[in-house]
Amino acid sequence: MQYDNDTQLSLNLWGQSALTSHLQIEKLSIPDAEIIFYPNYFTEEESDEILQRLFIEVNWRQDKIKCYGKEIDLPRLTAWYGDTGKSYTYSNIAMNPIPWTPVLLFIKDRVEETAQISFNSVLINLYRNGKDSISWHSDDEPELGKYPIIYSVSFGGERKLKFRHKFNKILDKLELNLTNGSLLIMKDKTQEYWQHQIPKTSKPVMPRINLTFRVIK
Ligand SMILES: O=C(O)CCC(=O)C(=O)O
Ligand SMILES: [Mn+2]
Repeated sequence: MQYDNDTQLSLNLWGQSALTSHLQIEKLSIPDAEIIFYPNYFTEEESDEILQRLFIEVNWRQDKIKCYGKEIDLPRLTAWYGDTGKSYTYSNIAMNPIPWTPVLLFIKDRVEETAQISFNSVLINLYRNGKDSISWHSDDEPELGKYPIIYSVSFGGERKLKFRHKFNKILDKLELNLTNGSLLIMKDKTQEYWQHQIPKTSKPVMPRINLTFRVIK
């Protein structure tokens, strides 16, 4: 796959409306959470085009975190887009959103067909290879309110998402393969009781872009 600026994108993303009722859907029955997974929310054709466009068009940034007093690069690139005035603090990093772009609005519209609510921001992560990751955390920042509704879409290389219960250590860890074009929904008490991570992998893996649509109060 090529990611240069001259790439001609053949698929017309605009004006497409999807009926989501035919889609394969998996509802995970685990305690203290509501997690729903659509493995093929976007078609392969759509997903490939979206991946290329995001790769080229997103204004990626390399953030740093403090680790034992040292500044180190976050193991992924990130970007924050959304309605103006909805700033957000994530891992102690203050982010001001960049205005929505056409491809982001296309994805947001499609996701909102299922969500039936309107999202005002999206955090985007680029996992360049298997060394990129996100460590155990919950999406429980105060700006997201008591029961955050997170719609998470994935494009590109398949990665594992792991869940662990914060308090009940007897419960098994849960593992999901986040496929190209998938949609994962986390709502109700999920963030209060569970943490999630994308671990590093030594297997060769294509770049992956994940978008988590959120409502900042
Ligand atoms: O890449 C993913 O699927 C997860 C990203 C995530 O958990 C986050 O951005 O909070
Ligand atoms: Mn998260």
